[in-house]
Amino acid sequence: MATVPPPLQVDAAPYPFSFDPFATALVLIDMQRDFLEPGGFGESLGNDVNELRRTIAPLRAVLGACRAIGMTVVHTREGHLPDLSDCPPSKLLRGSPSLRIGDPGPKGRILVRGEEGHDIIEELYPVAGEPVIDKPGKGAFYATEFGELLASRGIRSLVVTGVTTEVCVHTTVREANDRGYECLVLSDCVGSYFPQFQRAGLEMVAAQGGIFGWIAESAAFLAALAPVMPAPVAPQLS
Ligand code: C5J
Repeated sequence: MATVPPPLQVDAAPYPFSFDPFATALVLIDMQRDFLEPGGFGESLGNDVNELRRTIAPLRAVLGACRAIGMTVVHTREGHLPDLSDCPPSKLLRGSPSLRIGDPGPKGRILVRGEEGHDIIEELYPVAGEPVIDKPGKGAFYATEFGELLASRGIRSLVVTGVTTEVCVHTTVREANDRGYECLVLSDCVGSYFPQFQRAGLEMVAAQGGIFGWIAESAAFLAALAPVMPAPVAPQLS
């Protein structure tokens, strides 16, 4: 009779996070050029992109490990159809930014699908077979096929990474929590332009006994994956 492997455990707050890696998806939220690259939309609004770029190296390590064991990896991108028919006027018109959604920006039209700035940064670019969810809102579930995708793969837990912590990461975690998913947020793999929001955003996830989920550093997550990582291949001696 086949034995069921015990769940893996991550040293996390507010208490250890248990998960089955084959019922878990790594989710990379909106690691897009316009949010992360110098010269992009985020920087043009006066933000320091280095606050987000520090997530790239730890996230690359996590992505590599998840790919190595064959975990589900899902990427998201925030953006709109070229005719902006999926952008509610409230989102288009709010505030008085120097650049609005759809305007020509430094890397193409701002937050429009198919434009250079809308795409994912090279360091974390999806490989063949990794779904990319294009979302018009902040949350990954709203007006997308994300929920159906997770259900079709039997996913019950999400390891959530990406930007920005208090906006699209938080919205997605809250949506997921209400739908019954267990969410682990990797604190060094999520980023905000605002250090105070980064701190508060993370604290809010794990407050009150894990009201939205768990938080842990990527090193703790990688340590938990160690027992299921494939052995490194020894170099061939000729
Ligand atoms: C995301 C935003 N991805 N800050 N968007 O968080 O508008």
